[in-house]
Amino acid sequence: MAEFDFNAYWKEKLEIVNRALERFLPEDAEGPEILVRAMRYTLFAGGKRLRPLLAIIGYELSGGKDLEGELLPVACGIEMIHTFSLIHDDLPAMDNDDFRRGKPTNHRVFGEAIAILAGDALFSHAFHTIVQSHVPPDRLVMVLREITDAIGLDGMLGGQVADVTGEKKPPSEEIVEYIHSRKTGKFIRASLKVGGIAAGASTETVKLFHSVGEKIGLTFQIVDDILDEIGEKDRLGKSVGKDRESGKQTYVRVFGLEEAKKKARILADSAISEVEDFFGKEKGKPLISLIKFIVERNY
Ligand code: GRG
Repeated sequence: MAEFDFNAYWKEKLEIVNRALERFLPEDAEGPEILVRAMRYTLFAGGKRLRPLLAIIGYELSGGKDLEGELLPVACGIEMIHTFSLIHDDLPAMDNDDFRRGKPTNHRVFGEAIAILAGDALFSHAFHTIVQSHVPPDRLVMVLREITDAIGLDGMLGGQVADVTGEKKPPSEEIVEYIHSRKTGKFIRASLKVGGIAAGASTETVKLFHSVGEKIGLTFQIVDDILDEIGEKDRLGKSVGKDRESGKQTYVRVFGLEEAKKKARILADSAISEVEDFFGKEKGKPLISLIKFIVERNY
């Protein structure tokens, strides 16, 4: 049997997503030219597109057949929401970062007011894009419910509030777990789940994606904490050491570097076993390879 080439698979999907993003937010999109330029600046600055990839994998593992019509609007909307969150996270009132995706941050180039508006515009354009999906309306409502739950009060927003208010508080397992599951974990989990939901996956499959997605989300954020400590700025495309500097609640701060690495490995291995048991090693390869990338990544 031919070896599965994850890099080739990822590159192919990344190009599909980038082409679709170009269609959903072209250079000549209606609206103020400066706003479209600022939205596109960060959207096309070179993200890994992990969340759209999770949605595509969830969709294909669930037997989805109309990637273009059904899934890409959802996957692109997810990437727009993610990019919006990065722009706002980098603002002076939040993390005050100068670099993102290997380039000066949005507010450094366009100024704070336009960066805030570009984030807002990506957020609303995301939903305008998602509702263009051809999935049946009942499934689309479930997709929207999953996404809005993941980014809402007890999701990304709640996590970000805990992140901002947790700075300088004594390291706390409870706080860091809340931050990681809400700020990043739920949205990553939702990305995988909505792929399944859009394809009309069985309840068992959606349950599996829920469990695996949760482990992937936490692994992703633990590795993000580790990379802030020991990663390289050029590879990551963003500043390093900022979490420690600002006294953030991170896995490394709470558990130490070695323990954080161990926890990420255990979670990833457990997610991989679940996928193997459910789909088998062969069919599960794209998801298994992505989990391996997430735990081993250096960017
Ligand atoms: C949802 C209404 C609403 C508000 C959002 C600003 C904010 C509130 C939340 C910030 C959330 C955030 C930026 C979390 C960090 C997540 C993270 C580790 C991002 C890096 O993701 P990668 O590595 O980045 O996938 P690329 O650039 O590859 O896409």
